[in-house]
Amino acid sequence: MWRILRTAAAAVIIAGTTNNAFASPIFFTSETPFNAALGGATLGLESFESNFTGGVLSVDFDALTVTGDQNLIRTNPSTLATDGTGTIGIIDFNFNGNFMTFSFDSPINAFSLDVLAANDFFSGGNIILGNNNGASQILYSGLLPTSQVSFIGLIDTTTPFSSVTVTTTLSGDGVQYDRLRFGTVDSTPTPVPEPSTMLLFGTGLAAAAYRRWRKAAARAEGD
Ligand SMILES: [Ca+2]
Ligand SMILES: [Ca+2]
Repeated sequence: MWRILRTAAAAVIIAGTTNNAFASPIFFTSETPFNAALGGATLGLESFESNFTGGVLSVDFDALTVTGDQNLIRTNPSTLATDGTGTIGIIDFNFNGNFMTFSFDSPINAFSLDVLAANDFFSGGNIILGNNNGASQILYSGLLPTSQVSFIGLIDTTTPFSSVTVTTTLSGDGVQYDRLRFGTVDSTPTPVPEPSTMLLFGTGLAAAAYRRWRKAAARAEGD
């Protein structure tokens, strides 16, 4: 927990030096720090267990809509499922990589997903997580074991987002997804003054001190 807080504080400081006033978004490839960063918030869960229709570009679920660049696939049972028995998947029949966009009925600021069987037959692919605010990061690169559960997460307590896109760039790859968690984290990042703000504050103090000194000096001369 303290490591996360320190990391967040460092991110604030780094953001401040680049005139970027917020620490978020924070990306995760491990569930433990993601869960810690939730601060006790309970997230919604979509595990793709419903008997949805595959073979179409877009599928509507309870709180979100999933859209692929190619037809979505319902796999149930799937040996890769991490919650229940079903997954939602996509295969890169166009041999130019895939994306899958998860659009939420209400804005969220926390998202996680299990990525299954991605980058698992040839090196050179990336798994990229991004949102509709333009935040984006490569979270996995290169050859991964088929059995690997690649956790991806994103929390942005400053700027909520309404959709998330997962892009897998390996040509011809088939990927499945399961255990999508989503919701709102209440925690407010600890405000850390930006260096530019502190500089202005410092300049203001110096100016005030100088004015007091001038007044005192003028009074002294008048005496
Ligand atoms: Ca499932
Ligand atoms: Ca695959």
